[in-house]
Amino acid sequence: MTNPASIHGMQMRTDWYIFIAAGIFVGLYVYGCIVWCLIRYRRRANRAPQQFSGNTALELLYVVLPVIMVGGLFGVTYALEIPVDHVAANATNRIAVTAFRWSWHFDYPGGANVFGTPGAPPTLYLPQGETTEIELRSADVTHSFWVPAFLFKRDAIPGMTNVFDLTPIRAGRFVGQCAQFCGLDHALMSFTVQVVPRSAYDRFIASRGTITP
Ligand SMILES: [Cu+2]
Repeated sequence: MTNPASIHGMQMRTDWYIFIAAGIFVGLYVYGCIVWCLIRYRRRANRAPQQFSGNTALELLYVVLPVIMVGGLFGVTYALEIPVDHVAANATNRIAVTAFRWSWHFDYPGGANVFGTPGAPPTLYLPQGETTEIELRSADVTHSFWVPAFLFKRDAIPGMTNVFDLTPIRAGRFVGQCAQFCGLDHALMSFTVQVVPRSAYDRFIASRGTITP
């Protein structure tokens, strides 16, 4: 989570850090106020604290302040997610991904087709440092394409094509999983993402998927 393997993952991590910082700030402030009250208004003989039934300024403050914070976090998230949702016009590579009960089909340019089964989950090969456009579809029910290392998840919805970009920055093997409960073998609906150098990816495409990079 702290070391995402894609450009968009880095953006989501920034958003996550901002939320954690805001949470820590609010937490420290609230617990600080509680501790201060416990000490300042601790029980003492012959001294009751001042009694009052309302404080308009304070009540306005604790409505307005959270609204400003939530609005700010919304704005930051919105701004950070625009590039994540943006689909580049110049993708060097396009792969059609189809989710089905209960595995995945990867259709590469040039005729390489890979079908997985629940017992033999498939591998999705991606060229390192390049933008790959994914066209995500479902053959039956709603599934969800989730690669935790990319901090990315997108639903595969029947009758709809979801298009998004993946730009992996590190070579390696990463876990992928269907993240939408879709029936009996949902738990076995996994896949591997393997990020390889362009030359290895080219060999894989040229072989129509018969050799593994
Ligand atoms: Cu599924």
